[in-house]
Amino acid sequence: MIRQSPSNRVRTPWSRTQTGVAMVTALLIVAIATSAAAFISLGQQVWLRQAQNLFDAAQAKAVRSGALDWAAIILAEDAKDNTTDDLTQLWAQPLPPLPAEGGLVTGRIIDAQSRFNLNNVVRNGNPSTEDIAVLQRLLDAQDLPRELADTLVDWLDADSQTQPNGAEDIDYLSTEQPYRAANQRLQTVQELRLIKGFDAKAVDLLRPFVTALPQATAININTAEPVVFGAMFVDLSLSEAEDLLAQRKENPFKDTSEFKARLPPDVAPPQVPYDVKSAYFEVTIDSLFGRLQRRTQALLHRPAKGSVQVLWQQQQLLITASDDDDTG
Ligand SMILES: [Ca+2]
Ligand SMILES: [Ca+2]
Repeated sequence: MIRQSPSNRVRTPWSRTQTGVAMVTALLIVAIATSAAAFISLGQQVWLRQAQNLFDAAQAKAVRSGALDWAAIILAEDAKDNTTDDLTQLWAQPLPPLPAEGGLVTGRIIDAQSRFNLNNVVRNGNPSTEDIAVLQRLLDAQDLPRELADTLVDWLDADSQTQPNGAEDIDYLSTEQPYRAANQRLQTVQELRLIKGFDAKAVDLLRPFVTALPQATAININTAEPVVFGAMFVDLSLSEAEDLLAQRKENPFKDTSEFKARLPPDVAPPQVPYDVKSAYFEVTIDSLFGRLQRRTQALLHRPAKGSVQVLWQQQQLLITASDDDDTG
């Protein structure tokens, strides 16, 4: 995971990409010059492949960086255009596959507040009954045990007092490879795997509906995943949920009072904080250069004032084509 300093502000993607391409070209020339001796010993094919991989990797990095800037600019422009965030807006439309020199790049932005922020189950240092209830309904929807909400609360809260079905230091210190409860916010959803009861299957089932944000947040009712939307309510029927989601598609909620007014008369509004706009967005960028397909994921923060910041980004190699399919 690469953390970027808050000073890493939005820059023009094209100038940065061009700088990147120039840098890559220089790098390649140096690589060719300094590897002349290795050329003979390694053999022509191996050397060419290494040079090509180096070039592809550096090219991909420059383009990914440009694509992250693209996302930050789209979000900054959106904030100038409107005061709500819904799925009809430009930021929510996936970036069509863009040919970059020697490769292809695609990108999409997802509202992180369309998902349930796992860190919300502890607000101001205390377990939040209402947020825990939403998580329990999400767990129900995935046929996962409700007890997972208790182990999550214990993982996040500062104390070492165990919830009824929870787990604290004493449980983790007695495992084969002992460790302690974090007693602080999750940095990423993947960290769930450290918590008692969250096996790979549970995390995979929850992943589309949850996020881990650096502060307690509201759920955006204009973008909320249908499952998350349903879990916000104590007593919303499936047909009522479908009706509201269909309405939202044509006519997004303008503000929270209008949302309340559009609820069926017998339905109580959600008890957890909700809003019609968002400050956190997840960006996914897929790039294909040479034989290397990479996925970059990043969390962007768009504060009410100031520029869009990349809070973290991580790269994942998806596919490496076989070594002997294009150089032999
Ligand atoms: Ca917006
Ligand atoms: Ca704890």
